[in-house]
Amino acid sequence: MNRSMTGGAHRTLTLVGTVALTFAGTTLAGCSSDQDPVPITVQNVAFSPKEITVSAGTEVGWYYEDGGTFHDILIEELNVDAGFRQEGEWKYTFETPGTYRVTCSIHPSMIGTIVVT
Ligand SMILES: [Cu+2]
Repeated sequence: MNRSMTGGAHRTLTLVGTVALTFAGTTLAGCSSDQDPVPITVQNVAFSPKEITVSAGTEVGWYYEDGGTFHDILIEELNVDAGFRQEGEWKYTFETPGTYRVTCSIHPSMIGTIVVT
């Protein structure tokens, strides 16, 4: 009986090629410290949401989507007035903690509150 051991077949693990170091996805996309503003929609003669709470240094953006109706944005405590506009957006960064009332001079029912912590 010839019991030649064939099981010793030499397996050579060949690492085919080097590990492809492809960093295709490593685009440092603009290193954005820029955050999107916290959005408030100006629609149906109202601010939505009516009240938000943000931390100091946060930018808030008002987006006009009221079919061309004019609104302005007044923040009396800060002596800020966005001026009248019908569309687009207006942004403001709240730097100081406090509670700010936001109104529209045309529509007395439009009252919003920004709480800055
Ligand atoms: Cu208004």
